[in-house]
Amino acid sequence: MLNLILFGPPGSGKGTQAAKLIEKYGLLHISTGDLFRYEIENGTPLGLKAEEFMSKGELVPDEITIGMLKNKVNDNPEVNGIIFDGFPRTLAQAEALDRFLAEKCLSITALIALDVPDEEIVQRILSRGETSGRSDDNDESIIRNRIFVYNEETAPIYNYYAESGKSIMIEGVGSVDVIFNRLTATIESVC
Ligand code: B4P
Repeated sequence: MLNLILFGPPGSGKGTQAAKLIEKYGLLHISTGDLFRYEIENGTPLGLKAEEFMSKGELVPDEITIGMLKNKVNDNPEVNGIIFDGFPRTLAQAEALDRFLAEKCLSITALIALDVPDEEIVQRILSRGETSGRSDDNDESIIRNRIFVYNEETAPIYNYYAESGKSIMIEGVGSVDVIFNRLTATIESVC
C-alpha cells in the first residue's frame, strides 16, 4: 500500500495536488480540513467545536482530530493506499497515526513537503478568500496566525519522519502541472 503524507504550510497546494494524485494512483484522499468543513456545514456538534478553532486560524484539538481520522480510515478498508492531506499537524498526531497504522501492519511510505514562501502563501489564501467563503481565508492576521501555528506545531513533523528517511522536500512554487510532475516523479522514486 502507498500511504503518503502531503505536507506543507497552509495554502501550499496540498488539497489542489491531492485531487490530481488520487485520480492518477487510485488512492483514498483524507483531508482533515475538508472533513471539518463538512461537519461545520452540517452543523454537527463536532463541526461547532471545530469552527471555534478554525475561524481563529488555530488547530482543532488532537483528541477530536485523531478520532475523526481513525473513523475515516476504518470506514475504507479496501483501498490501495491513502493520501493524508493536512494530517498529521502535531507530533502527537504523527505518533498516533504511526501507532494506528502499525496495528494494521501498515506504515507511512513517505512524507512529501511542498516548500512555498510565506508571502506567496498569504497571497494565494487571500485570493482564494475572495470566493471560498472560508472564515479563515479572508483576514490577513488570521492567515499569518495559521503560518505561525504551522511553524510552531506542524513543521517539526518533517524532522520526525526524516529520522526514518521518509521525508522529501520539493519546490512548491510553479504551475499546478509542474508541481504535479515533481510530485509524481518523487512518488515513483519511493514506491
Ligand atoms: P486545510 O483545509 O488543511 O487547508 P489549507 O492548509 O488552507 O490548504 P492547502 O494546503 O490544502 O491548500 P490548497 O491546495 O487549498 O486546513 C484548514 C484548517 O483546518 C486549519 O487551519 C485547522 O484549523 C484545521 N485543521 C485541518 N486539519 C487539522 C489537523 N490535522 N489538526 C488540527 N486542525 C486541523 O491551495 C491554497 C490556494 O492556493 C488555492 O486557492 C489554490 O487554488 C492555490 N494554489 C494551489 N496551488 C497553486 C500553485 N501552484 N500556484 C498558485 N496558486 C496555487
